[in-house]
Amino acid sequence: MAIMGKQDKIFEEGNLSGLPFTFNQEVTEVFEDMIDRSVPGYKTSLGLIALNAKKHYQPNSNSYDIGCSLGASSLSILRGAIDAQIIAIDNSKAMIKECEKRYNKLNSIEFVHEDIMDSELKEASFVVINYVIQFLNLEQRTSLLNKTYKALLPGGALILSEKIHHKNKFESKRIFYTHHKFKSSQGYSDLEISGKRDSLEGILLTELEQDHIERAQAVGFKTSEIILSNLNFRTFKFTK
Ligand code: GEK
Repeated sequence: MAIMGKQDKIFEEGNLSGLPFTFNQEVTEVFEDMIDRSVPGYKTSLGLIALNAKKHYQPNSNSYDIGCSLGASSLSILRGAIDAQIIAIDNSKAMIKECEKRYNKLNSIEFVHEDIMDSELKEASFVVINYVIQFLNLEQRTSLLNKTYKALLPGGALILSEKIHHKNKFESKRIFYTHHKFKSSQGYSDLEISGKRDSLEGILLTELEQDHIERAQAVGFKTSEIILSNLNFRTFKFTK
């Protein structure tokens, strides 16, 4: 089901309405274009979600799409596991409203407008947190992972995608410039790129690849695997 919104022009010259960054109506309208042009490997991550849903979803259990935005990960779960019962959660009212409008005939996804820190997760076999915990503070990240681990059934899996940084500052700088070039190649001007970076300052907080693995292991996950590595973005799979 390919539904594309408007082109992202939020950070074009003279338009400062994107400061500071929030997932408001304006961002919702351009979200698909924005994430696809800013996150290298985003579409591949969706394909991997479908593959892993097929492998890990257990009949009559729940699947969660945490920080669902416009439901792309939920649709990928359904592509892999057609019988999945999905609970898709986001604290952006504009995103959830748009999902309800688009998918009102799809009974297998329940869209919930809620802060994920308040959500009760249970009886899950497959959980997706695709590019979301970067917006939470460190304490919340641990608490969400812990809650996810406890909600998972034996054999269940968590797919977690995140933007990361590197320990070595030269490596970090090199990847930073390559990511800048990637966004230029997607048609963003230097001004738009730096405008978005400024608006995300202090809102999107990255960690090291190893930090994510150690956190997952500390809450109890049995296996950790990097299933996608693209510039400064990673997709991890953790199983119980
Ligand atoms: C995708 N997963 O297309 N509670 C609930 N939602 C939250 C919270 C929170 N505390 N904090 C942020 N969000 C999607 C893409 S986007 C990624 C996810 C990005 C939500 C926020 O409202 C937004 O919709 C989403 O997390 C992040 O596969 O924009 O880089």
